[in-house]
Amino acid sequence: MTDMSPDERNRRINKLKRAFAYNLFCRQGVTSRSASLNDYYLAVSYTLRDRMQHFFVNSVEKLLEKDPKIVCYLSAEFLTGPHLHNNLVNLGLYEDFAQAAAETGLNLKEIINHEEEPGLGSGGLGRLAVCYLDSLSSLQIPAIGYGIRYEYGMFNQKIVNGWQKEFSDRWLHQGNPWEIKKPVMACEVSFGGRTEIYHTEKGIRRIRWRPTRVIMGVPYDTPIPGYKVNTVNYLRLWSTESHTSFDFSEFNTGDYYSAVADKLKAEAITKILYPSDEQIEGKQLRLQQQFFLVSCSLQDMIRLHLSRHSSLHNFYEHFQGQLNDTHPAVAVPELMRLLVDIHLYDWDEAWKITRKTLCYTNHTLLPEAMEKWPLDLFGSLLPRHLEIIYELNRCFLDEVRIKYPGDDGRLQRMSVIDETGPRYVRMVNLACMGAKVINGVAALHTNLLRKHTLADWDAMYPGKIRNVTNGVTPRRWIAVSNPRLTQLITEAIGEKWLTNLEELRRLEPLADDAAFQEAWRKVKEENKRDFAELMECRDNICVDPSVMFDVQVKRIHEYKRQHLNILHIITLYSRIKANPSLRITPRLFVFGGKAAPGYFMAKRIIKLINSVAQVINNDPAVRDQIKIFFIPNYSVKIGHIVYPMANLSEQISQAGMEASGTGNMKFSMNGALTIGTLDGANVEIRQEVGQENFFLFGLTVEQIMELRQKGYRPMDYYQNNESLRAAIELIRCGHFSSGDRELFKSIVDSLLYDDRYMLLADYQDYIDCQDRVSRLFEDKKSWTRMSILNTARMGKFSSDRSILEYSRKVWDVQPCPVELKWQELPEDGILFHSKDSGEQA
Ligand code: 26W
Repeated sequence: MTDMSPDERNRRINKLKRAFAYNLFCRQGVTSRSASLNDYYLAVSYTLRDRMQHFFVNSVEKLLEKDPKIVCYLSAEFLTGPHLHNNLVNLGLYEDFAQAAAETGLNLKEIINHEEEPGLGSGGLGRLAVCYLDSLSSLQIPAIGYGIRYEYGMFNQKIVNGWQKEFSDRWLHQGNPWEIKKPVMACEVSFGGRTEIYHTEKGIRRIRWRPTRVIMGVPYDTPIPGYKVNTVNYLRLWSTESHTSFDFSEFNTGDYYSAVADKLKAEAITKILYPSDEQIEGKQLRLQQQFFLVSCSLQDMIRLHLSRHSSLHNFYEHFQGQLNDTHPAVAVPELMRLLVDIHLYDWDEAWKITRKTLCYTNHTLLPEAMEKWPLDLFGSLLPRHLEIIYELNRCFLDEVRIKYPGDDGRLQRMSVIDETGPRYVRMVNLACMGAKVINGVAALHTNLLRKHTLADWDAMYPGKIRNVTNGVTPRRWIAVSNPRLTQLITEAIGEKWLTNLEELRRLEPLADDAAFQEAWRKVKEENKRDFAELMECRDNICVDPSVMFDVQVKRIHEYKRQHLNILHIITLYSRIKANPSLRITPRLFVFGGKAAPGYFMAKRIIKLINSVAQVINNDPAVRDQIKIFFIPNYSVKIGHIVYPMANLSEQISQAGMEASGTGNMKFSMNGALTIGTLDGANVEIRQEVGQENFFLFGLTVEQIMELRQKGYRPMDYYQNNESLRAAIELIRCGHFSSGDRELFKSIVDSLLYDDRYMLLADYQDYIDCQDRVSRLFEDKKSWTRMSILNTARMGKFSSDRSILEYSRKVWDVQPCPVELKWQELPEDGILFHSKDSGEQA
């Protein structure tokens, strides 16, 4: 764009301005006199979408022509975050749009800020899926993200009197300019009923499913443009509709209300995202959602395949299904059903195709997050699938018996049906049985899968469990969210780092350069000032941007140990109270995150954070040195603000609990130093940035196991550690709850009498480590050097690297470049191909 003549540029900008006006008038039906900010947001977004559309069509045509293997990422969650800014950056159109907006009298930043993000995910797993879509497009690998278009996404969190309150998220109510509905591609999905045997004309015995309910799945496509390439993949989200808008037979018999009720029941399936994280709720509606997603997506993949091929025997050569955790694991019996019952393949052939098509990623080791469905519930909703599972399981257990004769324990553990108590369908076993490759999301996590959770599977199928360490997209997590840092880095080393993050290594020689250090600090300071202004404006809390910003943002969960962070804060508080003239390294402690609505302890932890904040922020003796801020409604949008402003990133989960973590990567890329345990990807982050640039504390997985075996007694730590005792005592005695000793009793008791996540065992090491952090923060040069080195050595954690690894180790797919250069973007957004030459007309 830079070599464009001024005239040409003017022409482009004018066209954009006309397009804004056109969209405002024709799509919104308003003029600049009556337009609201939302109208402008929609008009600008449509203008961009129009420009993206021909890339999209172009990519699809390329797919049809080259017939490459397509990655189909099946996920119950896609936490996209706002689209406008990201799409502008990826298409290289930010500057143009900013200028056209300014010349129209609009502020692009304000318009960008107005976008309400689709909260179609609850945490790391959903966000990872979208980072991966960004990388798939940027690497020009053909891909489709398949998910659910929840009408209500993740709940909005408000903090009322220190407690989390949930409010429904109505992300669609102001219009969604990014999606395009594709009613012609709707699919039918069945539920309930029974199965029956019949014989084909040739006398072959077959099975037919006679469901009691059939609903429609209608796709909505959202384009996912790669970074400065021509590939635009898409995210296809399914929404339920009732099969016919009205069941006239019921209407005619007078049962008007039950006809309407059926319609509502169908629509209920995609109404709402289940917000729980790492805690299963065996709700029928959730299983319906999972099956709905899987059935629509597999039917869609098969339809696409059959539009180009005459049979499905080579399906797996053209479609690679990836199961994002076990949520879409019913894909295993559903693909079998589609192949055997609908497309009439024989069982063995179908099983071969299925096992070559699907792969499974595990995202958690927590036993309570392992999905299992009560057998009765499963069978009443999906009778044919249960039969298929029984048959698959029977054959599979025969294989196990042959390999391990007499090993009943192993049979029982590996069976898809849990018969140890009330009977369940185990989704992990189902996914493992049906997958070509199983992968963990960080080296430590994968090793733990191999050694413990999936040890039987590793023994039976050596090499099937592989590691692909998570990554995040530097486009959204640096370029979009931290423009100041982006500019500084690009001025220093050029812009190649955005597509090859290893290039950041070239910052290393600048780590001790005084001028660069100064510029680096200035970026952080300005980001902190922006945040401080926001705090002041929203909550009237004043904070000095020069103090250390110490941040923990993630879902609230006991294993993530937000309350360990609180114990540190209370310890600092006690030190100052005991010695009023003490000067500590001042800090702003920032928390953010949602608790699952039914998770009692997590909700108490939020209340505890806010109660401690209330006392400390209002105590003149300490508030100049410690401040606490709980950001309500943590989301991707808030992440954009938080990662760039942090000095210290808290990654303090109990070792062996966090599968990977991805926030840890976002912080470090943006120059925050990490205080963390040897957990998840922390281990690899520390390896990369160097142990001297990482604040490590806490027990290792091995030490934890040993301690547990010996018998862990939290009370011993409590009794032998004065400052720990004092901190817990302050909570217990009601110091942070106006004397109420009941409010936090559950937290105190769980720490003293159970402490499943061993906060007390790690407490002293954590405090000592935090003291080292404080001392180091006073040494600006050393801190800045470490900060620069953190960013410089984060190349490994680009999702581009992860996707290249998946392509090689798991999927066996190649890029399929779309030749049209991105600079050749037609300004009107429409590219006409003449039928034979494919040239632009
Ligand atoms: C059924 C309830 C439920 C819902 C969500 C169980 C489990 C989940 C997810 C697997 C939880 C999740 O988001 N896991 C996170 O995945 C990230 C991406 O791999 C990792 O970085 C996090 O460590 C992991 O907690």
